[in-house]
Amino acid sequence: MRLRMAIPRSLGLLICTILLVVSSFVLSASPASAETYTIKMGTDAGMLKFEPAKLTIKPGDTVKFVNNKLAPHNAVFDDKGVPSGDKALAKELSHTKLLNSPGESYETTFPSDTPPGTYTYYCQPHRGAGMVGKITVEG
Ligand SMILES: [Cu+2]
Repeated sequence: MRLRMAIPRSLGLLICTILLVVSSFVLSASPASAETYTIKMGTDAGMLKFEPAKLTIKPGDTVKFVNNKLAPHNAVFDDKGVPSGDKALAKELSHTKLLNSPGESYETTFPSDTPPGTYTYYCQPHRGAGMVGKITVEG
């Protein structure tokens, strides 16, 4: 009888301990809150610019480029615009596909190991008109 009572009690304690360990692990394993920022392609006032043209983010954050006015637009990073001169990273961040319809969008997530610095990107059709933006990645 003593044994039958003792087993469920210790089992209950064990289950409680496991739950506590698992839940604290799940909480600590959830990533630091990554943000999503929106950049409009073509300003509300009808200018060939990104809005905002300058943005500061942290590694792991996502930038959503939304087609707004005066399409077509895209958002291209080249190796000269990436602090590390990393061609692979520039390609990964770029969206060369032209967006034609208002509201179309694509998202660029800066990897958690993105080197800090200023990343310059441009819209291919409107680069000459000054449609260039900067994203500063904080360390
Ligand atoms: Cu454009």
